[in-house]
Amino acid sequence: MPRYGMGLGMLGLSASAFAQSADPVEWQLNMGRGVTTLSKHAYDAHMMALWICVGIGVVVFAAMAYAIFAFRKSKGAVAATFTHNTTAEVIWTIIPVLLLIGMSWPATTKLIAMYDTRDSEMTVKVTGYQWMWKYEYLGEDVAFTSRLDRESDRMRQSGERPTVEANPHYLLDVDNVLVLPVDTKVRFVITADDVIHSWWVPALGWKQDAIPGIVNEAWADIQEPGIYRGQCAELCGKDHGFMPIVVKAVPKAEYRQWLASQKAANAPAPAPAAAPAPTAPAEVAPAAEETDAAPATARLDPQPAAPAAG
Ligand SMILES: [Cu+2]
Repeated sequence: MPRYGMGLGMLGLSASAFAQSADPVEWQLNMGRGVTTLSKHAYDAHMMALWICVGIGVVVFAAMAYAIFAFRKSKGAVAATFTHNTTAEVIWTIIPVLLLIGMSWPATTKLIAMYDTRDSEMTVKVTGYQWMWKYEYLGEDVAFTSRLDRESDRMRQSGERPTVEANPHYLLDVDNVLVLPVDTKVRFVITADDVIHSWWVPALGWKQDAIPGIVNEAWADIQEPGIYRGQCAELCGKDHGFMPIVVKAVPKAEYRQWLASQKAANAPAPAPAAAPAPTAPAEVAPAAEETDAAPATARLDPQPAAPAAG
């Protein structure tokens, strides 16, 4: 039945956008593979479920098409009179049960692996604030906050139209990136200091809620050096959309160098950017507002005024 083969081909085509990088690309159809063990697990689980769905779709639509074609009225078909068929019912119960069991087994092992932070080589504490992230390299005396980069912030409040040429990473860059070594099991402990945020870098394969008073765990072993971007994924207030995440994964030697330079910079005096955050988070918000305040009011005016003027 060539028509069914073609249908299968069409279904397969949409699922076969295999070549992926960490960043999404135009017309990308499938999810990305990411750069960690966990992201690859997620991708594999997704592909298995997808292909099983494709198989089910092909079988069901083939049976339907065959029934419609072979038992059409013009060939003298008459309506069936039976109401149920025990054999058919047993078959269409047992097959889905087997499929679900077959899918749940690998899914469960992958889920367990997500929470297995044992044998991690380093720990980064991530704290969500309205509206920035704080990163602490536990045991290393290195800590800093990471905020939307100044240029994006200026642009968004100026009312000028952002273009890819002027700022290719508009609203995606931060002032201080989270530098991590590759091929290292990094444990994250994730919390928040005001409201619920969620730390999400798709290339790492998970998102984890940052909840005040609760410490959530996650881990990542980044396998390729690169820049991996993410966002806060829990609506956390007016600037929820303006607290991006940038992870820069570098070779181990480069990471050690970077860490040493951070320690050296911190050694004479506590880092000015990081110091106020842990002790007095209440001060962070007004400080953030301070810089925002003047342009924010300026920004509110042009927006409603723009349609009237135009
Ligand atoms: Cu947030």
